[in-house]
Amino acid sequence: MLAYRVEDMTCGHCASTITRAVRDVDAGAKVEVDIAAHLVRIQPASADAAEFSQAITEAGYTPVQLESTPAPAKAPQAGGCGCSS
Ligand SMILES: [Cu+2]
Repeated sequence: MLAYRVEDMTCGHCASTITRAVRDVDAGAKVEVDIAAHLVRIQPASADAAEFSQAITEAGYTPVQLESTPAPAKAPQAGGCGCSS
């Protein structure tokens, strides 16, 4: 299980954009998004961490890969939204 913190993912549209980008590089991946915590968790099927990171970056976001997979947590809502919706 991979995990990324994506601070500029702030709404459901961001989440669906990122989910689609991940599935584009790995159609079999399981993707879990926690918008409140700005977390994306991925269970890869074929792609690796660098490919997911690149896909999220190309979708317009800023992923930071986490060493471990944190439990969902409440985080303060950051200002601004990567998809302007
Ligand atoms: Cu958004």
